[in-house]
Order: sequence, then structure tokens, then C-alpha cells
Amino acid sequence: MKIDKTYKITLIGDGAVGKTSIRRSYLGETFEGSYSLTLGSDFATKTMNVGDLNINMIIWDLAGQPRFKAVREGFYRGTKGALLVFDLTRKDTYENIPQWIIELLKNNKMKKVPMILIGNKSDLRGSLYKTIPSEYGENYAQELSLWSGFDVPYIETSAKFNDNVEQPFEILIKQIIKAGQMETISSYLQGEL
Ligand code: G3D
Ligand code: MG
Repeated sequence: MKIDKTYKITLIGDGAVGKTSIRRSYLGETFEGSYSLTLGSDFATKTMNVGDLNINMIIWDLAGQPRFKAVREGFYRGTKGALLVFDLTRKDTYENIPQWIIELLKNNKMKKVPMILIGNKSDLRGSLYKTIPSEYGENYAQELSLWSGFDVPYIETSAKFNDNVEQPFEILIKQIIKAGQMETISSYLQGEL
């Protein structure tokens, strides 16, 4: 099969918010009950049809906090779209999202890219855990849209129950394609001037 484009997508956010679980759940790997904190980063690929294009997504997820700057740079470099993940049961993980965006910008030539804000572990709503209300995510996603110029959706997922995990990837890839087309148009126009 002919691949038309390859795009790098990164999953970012605090440890244990469910980044690896979301990636696995999306790629059809089974959910793992046990959690192992590994260092470095991990990636997997998936091919997707969008219109008449065959898109190859390379999905990166950061395992733990890399100690070395070079590892972090390599992780973020070339990111075309990001999934910003927080844990609905831990408010600090929501509050840390701006720090993750700064880290992405610093290591990706200060380039704003399409993003999706994800509140994971929605299955724990209504349980003993106190969870972050949806309005928080929605409001912050709206602020991010204004700031970035891309439409940033807020999506709640449960990697554990495979709930809503395809949606963020599908929306993101469409936005990346659109952003790429806009870039082509503006460089064409600049060349014309
Ligand atoms: P990370 O890659 O962001 O560090 P992981 O996070 O994917 O390793 O997940 C961290 C922990 O959260 C794991 O728990 C995992 O099973 C759990 N988890 C991930 N997604 C969900 C979810 O949607 N719902 C619930 N209830 N748990 C989730 P353990 O206990 O194995 O450490
Ligand atoms: Mg992980």
C-alpha cells in the first residue's frame, strides 16, 4: 500500500494519567492492569485512510520523566499534533497541562500544532473519587483554541473500557492534514509575493 503522508503524534501529560493505556487501547492491544514505569519513550504506528489518502501515524508516548535533555528533544521534535492527557481524578495533572505545552513548544521550534485535550479515566466518575468537572476541560480547551488558532476539542476517555479512544486520534489527524494544507497555501502565496 502506498503511504501518502507520515505524521508524528505525541501523547503528553503527567505520569500515570493513562497515556500508554490510551495508545494501547486505540491500537487494539489489551489493557494492562499492572503499571510499569519505564524510562525513555515508546512508539507505535498505525495506518489510517482519510478521504483518498493513506496516512501513517507514528504515535509516541513518553515513559516517565526523561532525565536527559537530548531524550526530551528527540521525543518532541517533528511533532505534528499532540494529545494532552490529564487524569480526571487528579487535579494536579490538569493544572500541569500548560507546563507540558511549554515543554512541547520549547522542543519543537516554538511551533503551535493541532492539539486535543483529553480527560482520561472517565469510568471513575461517580465512584469514590472526586473528579474534575467537564466544564474545566471544556473551558480550557476553548482557551487553547483561541491561543493556538486551531480548534482544540475536549474529549473524555476511558482507556480501561475502550471508551472514546478512537475519536481523539481521528480528529487530530484530520486537523493535521488541514494544517498541512494551509501551510502549503501560505508558502505558495509567500513565494508569489
Ligand atoms: P502513563 O502512560 O500516562 O504513565 P498508564 O499511564 O497508561 O501507565 O496508566 C497509569 C495507571 O492508570 C495504570 O494503573 C492504568 O491501569 C490506569 N489507567 C489508565 N487508563 C485508565 C482508565 O481509563 N481508567 C482507569 N480506571 N484506570 C486507568 P495501575 O493501577 O495499573 O498503576
Ligand atoms: Mg506510559
